Amino acid sequence: MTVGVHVQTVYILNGPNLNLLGKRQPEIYGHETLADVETRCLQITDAAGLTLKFLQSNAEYQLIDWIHEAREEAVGIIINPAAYTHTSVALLDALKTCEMPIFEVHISNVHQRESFRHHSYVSLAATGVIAGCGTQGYELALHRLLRLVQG
Ligand code: CA2
Repeated sequence: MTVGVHVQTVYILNGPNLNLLGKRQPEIYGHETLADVETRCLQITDAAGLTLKFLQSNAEYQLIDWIHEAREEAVGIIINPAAYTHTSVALLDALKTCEMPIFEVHISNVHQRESFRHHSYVSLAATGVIAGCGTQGYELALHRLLRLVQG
C-alpha cells in the first residue's frame, strides 16, 4: 500500500487592483510588486515545507471560488481583499465557512485614511488583522499562521 505524503497548503488571496502594486501610487503602497511579495512569501513557505497558492483577481466571484477551494485544501488563508474589504458581505460569508486561521492584511494603515476604509466586513471572519506594515504585513501574517498551524 502506498501512503501519500500530505503537504499542507496556504492560500494568499489578493483583491482588485493589487495587480498594480509597485506600478502606481508608491507613496501609499510602496515600490514592491505583487511578484516580489510572492517571492518573499515562497521563501517562508518553502523553508517551512508548505505549499503556497498566491493568487490575485479583480473579480469578487473569483475570490469567492478560491475561498471555497481553500476551504477544502488549505490549512489557512491570508487575504488582502482590497476594496472588497469595505463592501463585500459575500466574501465575509465565504470566509465564515472556513474552519481555519484567516488573516486579513492591508498594506496601508486603513484607519489613517478615508472613513469608508475604517470598516471591514472581512474582519468579522478574521483570526487577526494586520494593517499599515507595508508589504511586510504578508510575511508577518504568514509567520503567525505558521505558528498556529505548525506549533
Ligand atoms: O492597504 C491595502 O492593502 C488596501 O487593501 C488596498 C486597497 C484599498 O481599497 C483598501 O482600502 C486598503 C486598494 C488596492 C489597490 O492597489 C493598488 C496598488 C497600487 C496602485 C494602485 C492600486
